[in-house]
Amino acid sequence: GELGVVAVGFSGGQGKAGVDIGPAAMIESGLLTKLKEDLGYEVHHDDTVHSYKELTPESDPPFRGMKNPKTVSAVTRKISEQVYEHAKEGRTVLTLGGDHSIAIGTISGTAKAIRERLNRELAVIWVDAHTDINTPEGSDSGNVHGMPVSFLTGLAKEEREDVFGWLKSEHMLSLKKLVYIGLRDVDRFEKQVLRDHKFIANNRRHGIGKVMEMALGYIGTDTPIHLSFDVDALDPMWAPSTGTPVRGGLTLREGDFIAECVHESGSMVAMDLVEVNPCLDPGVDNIGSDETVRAGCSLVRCGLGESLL
Ligand code: DIR
Ligand code: MN
Ligand code: MN
Ligand code: MN
Repeated sequence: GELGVVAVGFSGGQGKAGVDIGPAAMIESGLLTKLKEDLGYEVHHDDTVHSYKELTPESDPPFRGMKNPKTVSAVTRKISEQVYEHAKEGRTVLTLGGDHSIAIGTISGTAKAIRERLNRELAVIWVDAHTDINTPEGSDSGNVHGMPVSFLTGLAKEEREDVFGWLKSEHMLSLKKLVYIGLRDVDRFEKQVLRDHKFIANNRRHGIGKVMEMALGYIGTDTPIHLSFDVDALDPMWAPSTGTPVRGGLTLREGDFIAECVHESGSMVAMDLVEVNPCLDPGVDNIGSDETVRAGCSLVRCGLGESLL
């Protein structure tokens, strides 16, 4: 099949430097070559890791408590166009991040293309330790990487065109088409949102096989799926080099299985792999960052069809 790749070296949705070199680390380890040679994809990539420095405004003070509001808005708007351009050609789209704020761009881009091409609404499987559904006012940190779901679903709204006001109805995601997997660090405000909206947030009562059966059963067989995978869904044992590690996470095998199941559904139209930060390494000799990069690459390969058999 055809694969569109967008590499996003962007860290402005949170405060820790280094997540902007995540995509280069994954590409240098040979990920795209594997996708071409082993999985047979025709890869469309501009051979660039975009930093979007040219989009940085001269001044970008906090707005409604959000840090770097204009920068994150401009960057995600550009990503939205890039992802849309691939998706409207019928390509599966892979976006390598970068912090998770970039999902404002990726999901809005696929949602728009899927509406135009197939007249369908998009479903999203959000695999993450966190729900990322804070509104600006509900957020404790002011980091936009904790807010993408809120802007994409319209829970957070802003008229200003330069602060996500560019998000129109064609970009949006229905709260009913969102499934969470891997949650274990949810803020107080976010818990209230989850209670109010009766989310499909799979919990720990079930093994991963049952969780995937429930997730895909809820979405249904004829709905296009965007898989947004935050590497911090994995346990820090498998992915230590990430900005907000939380203990008690998925094993790499479980993460790979989730990605495989979404691939096998035949409905996946896009995948994000975000929050790989090779500069944050609790180990020695880059062991932690090497492991995290390898884990990220493994998740992507599984999502794009690599399987054990
Ligand atoms: C936290 C952290 N909920 C926030 N979110 C993270 O800043 O809103 N998401 N790390 O991946
Ligand atoms: Mn996240
Ligand atoms: Mn997270
Ligand atoms: Mn397959």
